[in-house]
Amino acid sequence: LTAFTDKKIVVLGVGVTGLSCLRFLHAQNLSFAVNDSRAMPFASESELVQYQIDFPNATFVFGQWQQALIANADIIIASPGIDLVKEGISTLVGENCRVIGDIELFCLVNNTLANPMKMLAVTGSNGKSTVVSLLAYLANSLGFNVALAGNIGEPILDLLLDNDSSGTQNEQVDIVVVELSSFQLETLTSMRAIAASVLNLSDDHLDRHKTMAVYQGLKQAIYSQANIAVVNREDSATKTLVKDQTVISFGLNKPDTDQFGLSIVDAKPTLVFGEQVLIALDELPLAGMHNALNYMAALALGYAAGWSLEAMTNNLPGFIGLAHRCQRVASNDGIQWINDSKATNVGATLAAISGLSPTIHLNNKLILIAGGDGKGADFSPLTTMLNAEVNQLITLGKDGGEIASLVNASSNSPIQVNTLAEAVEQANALACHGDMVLLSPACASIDMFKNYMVRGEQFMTSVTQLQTAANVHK
Ligand code: UMA
Ligand code: ADP
Repeated sequence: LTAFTDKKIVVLGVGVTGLSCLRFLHAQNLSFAVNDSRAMPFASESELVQYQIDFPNATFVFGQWQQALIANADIIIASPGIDLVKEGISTLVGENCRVIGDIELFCLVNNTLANPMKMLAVTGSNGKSTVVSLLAYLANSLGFNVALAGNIGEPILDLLLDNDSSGTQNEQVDIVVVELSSFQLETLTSMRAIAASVLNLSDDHLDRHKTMAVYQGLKQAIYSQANIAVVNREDSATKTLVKDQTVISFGLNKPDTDQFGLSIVDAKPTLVFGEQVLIALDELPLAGMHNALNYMAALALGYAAGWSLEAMTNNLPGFIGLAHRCQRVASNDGIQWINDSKATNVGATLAAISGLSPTIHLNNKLILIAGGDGKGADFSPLTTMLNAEVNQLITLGKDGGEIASLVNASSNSPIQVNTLAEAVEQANALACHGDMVLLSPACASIDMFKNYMVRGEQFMTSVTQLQTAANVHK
């Protein structure tokens, strides 16, 4: 890493990403400063002291962005969650300073290795974590040593360390499956992936990117850093703008040769590759057409990497999905309680309603709990579904009222509540045997919860408590 020697390096942010930068720079014997705008980003003073002991080559500056430090830096490694424009950092950065993210740093190093780790990269507004986890599951089943990294929560730089965070020696990785957010793509230019995909595009993070055009441009930049583009042929926003790039497409319609799609085989919707029949959707655990697309995207990426289509197809049913994504909550009251807390934008909630409502009996109701921090999104695409498919809407959080305003006055009036527990109580009072209660907020959770996982867990706890109380009163 000669380009970093004797340079003034500043790490901005000391969350999951920042800490991985510390570990990596320390392992390289480099000196650096760490700046975080929070007064105490660690759980306690003693934790900070421990970091100061563990990383003697680091200077810690907390409480505000340190203007002089940033202005004099040669290299800034910024955490993805930091909005460099809004925080005023962009205007401080010197002309010759290089601003990168952890993924870019990983790629710069990986590209110089004698045996670089192969990469498959996935972005999109929704389905990223599902697709990368499925891909990693398939890679594992096929016997590859696969690493899952990026926005999914595993910092990628740790793959370059001799030992992982628990001290175990890292094994040689055959393939890295990386999930990329638009924030991470902002600082990424040096990736050389085998294949990459923009799964889909709907309003998200517009409080930071301002316009859909900017957001889409950031996502599509992934293709210029990959050999093969995997695109959704029915969604023009996912197409590649790279000239003469090899493209593998997927979609819900019948595909051309060497593309993935859906066909009716023996009266059943079935995944196909050109004319080749792969597997019927009813043999797969993840329900809904959005998941059919996720299956195809993963197969297409694996196929681009040269994996056996037959072996991947055989292993598809073994992947049971991730928590907080249209996850069924165990219940014994005859009501279907569904935790889709990970639906942090409008596109995800639309996918949940359209995927699940056909599974509810005509005489039964769909009760939707939505609301939270909308991140500047336009909620209007929800209007038709809210009025046609949802029988009762319950809203909460900062932007809950805005979602409620989309329901026609002549329909069932939305109920607005202050807490998630209250939302569950209201839903329970209204729901009958066979009805479905879906938590799919179309919003981020940060106005009321630490993260979407805590929101989903609170939902499940409230449902379970309600049932325990009901059993006691029987
Ligand atoms: N910070 C400041 N001032 C600020 C903002 C942040 O000092 O104005 C500091 C915080 O005090 C904190 C650090 O920066 O110490 C946090 O940085 P970060 O927000 O980038 O969070 P990390 O812990 O490094 O996690 C990031 C991703 N977070 C975001 O992009 C917001 C994680 O994605 C990712 O898993 C992790 O890197 C590893 O790659 C989370 C996410 O919500 C899951 N992503 C968004 C999404 O999926 O929609 C994009
Ligand atoms: P991401 O990592 O992009 O946030 P996840 O796989 O965690 O994606 O799923 C997030 C939310 O999006 C969940 O609510 C899930 O039900 C929904 N979802 C999953 N795949 C898709 C898709 N292909 N299109 C639309 N929504 C989807």
